Amino acid sequence: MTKVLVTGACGQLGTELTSRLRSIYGVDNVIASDISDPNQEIAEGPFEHINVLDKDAMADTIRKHGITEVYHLAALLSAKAEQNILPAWKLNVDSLLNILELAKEKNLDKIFWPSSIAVFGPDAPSKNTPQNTALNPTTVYGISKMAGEQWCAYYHRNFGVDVRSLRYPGLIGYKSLPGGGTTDYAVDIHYKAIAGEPFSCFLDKGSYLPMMYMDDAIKATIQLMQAEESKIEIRTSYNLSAISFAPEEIAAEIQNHLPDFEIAYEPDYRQKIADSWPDSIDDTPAREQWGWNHDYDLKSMVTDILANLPRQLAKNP
Ligand code: AKB
Repeated sequence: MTKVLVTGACGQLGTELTSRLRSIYGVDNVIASDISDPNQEIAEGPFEHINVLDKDAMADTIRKHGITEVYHLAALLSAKAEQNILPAWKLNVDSLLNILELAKEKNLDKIFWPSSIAVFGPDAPSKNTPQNTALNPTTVYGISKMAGEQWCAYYHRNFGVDVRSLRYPGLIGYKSLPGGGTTDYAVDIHYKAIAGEPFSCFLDKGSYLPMMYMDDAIKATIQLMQAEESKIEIRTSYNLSAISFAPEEIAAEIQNHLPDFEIAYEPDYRQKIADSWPDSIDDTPAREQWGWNHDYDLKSMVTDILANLPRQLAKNP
């Protein structure tokens, strides 16, 4: 029987992925964990307070619940990592090594670990960045993800750990808030628009970045984890792509629904991070090897968020 542990379950991706995993495997078979207190939705099923850097505590939780799969999401994102260099490296890399060691020692069935488009730096082609190219990331977060990818491939190659990974673009959803990322503006902008307030964007016009609606990200994650092992040819991390847009384009899309919405551009330190990343990604291997395709474009994503966010805010003000 599949018994899942999700680390970082209270984060933006963790909240939605935990709820989807619970609908697939049953509430009692998905143990959410985080260093923070659980929100209402997460607290509806089993929850453990864990520091992912504490390998013994992780081992105890795996033993106690008979865990077979781990979705290891706990991490510091790009903007926060730039301001907390050593803690970011420790959290992002050492915690992954804890999980990979435990997977090896306890013979876990499968591990999921998120990488990011941040593994690419300015030396990679910025348009339709291919799966295999010069990485040379220039951010702390990107360096930690690049190292993490290599550790995943190492544990698969040398110990047969079935670890699978995706290079997520910026993830945009309305059910939970991101924290500390460079792509977070594309979530925040909807909250301001719904509140009828002007939005100050920390990235400048023309800052194209790869992005994806949360529903697509959840779909890709489940699809990758349920794919036959023989289809997973890439053991570092798969490029994954859906949409690419600049701040003025998502603002214009919002204005199609809310014509009075206003945006101003006040770039800060995050501009440098965005400038080092690709504009768009080529994810041919994911599409060819395990059948990935995305459902949402910019228009359908904005329409869905603006239709659902007011109800979500009424539920969790
Ligand atoms: C970030 O902005 O740090 C993340 C990412 C692209 O991995 N959303």
